Amino acid sequence: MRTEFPLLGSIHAPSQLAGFSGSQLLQLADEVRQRIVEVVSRNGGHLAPSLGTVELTLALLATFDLDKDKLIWDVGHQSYAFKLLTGRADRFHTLRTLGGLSGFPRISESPYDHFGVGHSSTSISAALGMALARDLAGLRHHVIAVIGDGALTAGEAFEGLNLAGHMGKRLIVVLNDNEMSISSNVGALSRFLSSALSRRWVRQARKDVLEFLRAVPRIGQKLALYAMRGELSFKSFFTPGMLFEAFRFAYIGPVDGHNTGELKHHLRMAASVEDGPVLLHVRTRKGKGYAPAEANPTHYHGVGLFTPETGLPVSGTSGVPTFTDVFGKTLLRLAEQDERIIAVTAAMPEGTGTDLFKQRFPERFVDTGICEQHAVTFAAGLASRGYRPVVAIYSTFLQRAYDQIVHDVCLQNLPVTFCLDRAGLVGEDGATHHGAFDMAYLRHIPNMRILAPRNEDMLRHCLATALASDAPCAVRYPRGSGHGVPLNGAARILPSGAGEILLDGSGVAVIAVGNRAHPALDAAFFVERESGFRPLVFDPVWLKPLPERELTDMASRFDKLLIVEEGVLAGGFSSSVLEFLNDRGLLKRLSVKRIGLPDSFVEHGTQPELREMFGLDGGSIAGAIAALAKKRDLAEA
Ligand SMILES: Cc1ncc(C[n+]2csc(CCOP(=O)(O)OP(=O)(O)O)c2C)c(N)n1
Repeated sequence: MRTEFPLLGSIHAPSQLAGFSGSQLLQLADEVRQRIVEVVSRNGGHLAPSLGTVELTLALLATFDLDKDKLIWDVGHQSYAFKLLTGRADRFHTLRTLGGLSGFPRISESPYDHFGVGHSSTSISAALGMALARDLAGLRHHVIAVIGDGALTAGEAFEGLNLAGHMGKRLIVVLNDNEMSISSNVGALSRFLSSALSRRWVRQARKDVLEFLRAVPRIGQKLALYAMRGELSFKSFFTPGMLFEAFRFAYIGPVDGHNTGELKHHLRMAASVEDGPVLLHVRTRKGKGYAPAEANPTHYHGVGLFTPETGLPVSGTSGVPTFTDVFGKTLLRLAEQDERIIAVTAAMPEGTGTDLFKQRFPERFVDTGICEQHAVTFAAGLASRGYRPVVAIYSTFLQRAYDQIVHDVCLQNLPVTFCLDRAGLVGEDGATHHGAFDMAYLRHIPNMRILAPRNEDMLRHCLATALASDAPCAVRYPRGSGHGVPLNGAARILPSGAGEILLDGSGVAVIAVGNRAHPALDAAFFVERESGFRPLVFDPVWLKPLPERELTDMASRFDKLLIVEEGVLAGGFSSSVLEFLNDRGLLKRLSVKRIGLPDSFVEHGTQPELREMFGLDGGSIAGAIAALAKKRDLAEA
């Protein structure tokens, strides 16, 4: 620990904070902020959310006994101060690095992390389960869920509130309201929570009511006076409390979320509520205390490496567009030609590249909030009326909407296009965020078609193809830059179920899915140089329907197949190839080696580190080709 952090360096257990004075908490908040900025500038991470909750974290730790009470963070991207103050300060520099601290709370990481998170809106449900477990065990500790206003837009959060109110369990929900999701929060709820608006609204409503009462003959003036005296209750009736009280929560707030004294006072008040759940409404500023993040909280929500003094990115861009950029621009171009295209995102306009669409076609753009299930069924509704909705959701978050994909889209064979960004290994966000499962969870659904572009140019063609299809179609593409290939001409429609031989060859046939095709090509050239034979490299393009003709042909020409996919092997693309070959009786004389993700959750690390770890990088693919070829030689000998 560096010496500039005297107070932070002195904390070994969160219980120490209970004895801290107001000025000590102020100093601690300052040190914690500096340390967060310092480490995130080097490792990247969720800066603005964590800066916004520093005082809230200090107040929670100073008020509750965390050796007994259970604190549950929603999403967990705002928990850096919590990590620093719960015995992890000495490892904080390893945040989000291979083998280091996770960017999110994890049960396995600390006894103070009671629930693993990364996906949003789970905190109230999990905390309620813990409250019931506590009561069944006859214990008395507090259970506290901290949820953001963005996370509160999700159905699951409301399902939690609904059951909590019904069960009447002792439970504290802290609403961290900064009026932001990643970008500005959306929906009727966010407007309702906004006190500026509600104050204006209350004033207008009050004026209207008073005017109405005054107009009542004879007793009007008296009625108006009576109503004005009741102003206090009138106000509390028409403020956010009304919503939570309808769910049978006691409501406290709104409270200044950067004033530790005020926070502690109100947290104690919340803790004293004995007869049911209570919601403490805290108002915070995202990015608080770091000027660049306060000025642009969306950019600093999750950020790469930057210079702490200026906030500027450390390295300039390579000039090669990301898959997300190309997707956003292509969608725009296609939408200019087809008015039926509607873009739907679940709280990720910037992350999915649909922000361009939002600017150009605001009336054809819908941000549903963090509501993946709703987004999918909403898109199904649009598709049923002749529109061509494009649902842009990260691979990992679409997991939420599995039944909606099956029941609302595929069963009715509706032409919804799913654009799965961040498919495959995402890197530092780790196990909760890798797009490991989409091939496995989509390919077995009848009517679903799946495309995996190998580079940014193919992404354009895949998107055009999906949109031209009269059936549900998913396009999966990875996080990060493309390959710098030229983007010439208009996006074209690809022949259904046909792959592309990228390199003809002999000895070993390599089938490489999506972003693994280029490394497989590099590997093949390397093998040719080193071993004197040139393997065939095939890009299936279509994961469903399978490129059956080419697969059949390869099975007759080769006796060694290597299949590479950046997704789980269990039930993934290579499984479908094995099934196909087996069912056609083509497997007998084939030796098949598969490279993909194992049947375990993949941790955080850089994308190159993780790819190497699982044999997915060019060098490892070359090694696998060489090993397979050698095996053949041995077999022949
Ligand atoms: C199911 C799911 N969808 C999308 C995301 C991506 N995501 C991470 S944080 C976030 C915004 C959360 O907003 P809020 O709860 O208000 O917290 P804040 O960042 O404002 O502190 C989103 C959309 C996610 N983590 N989980």
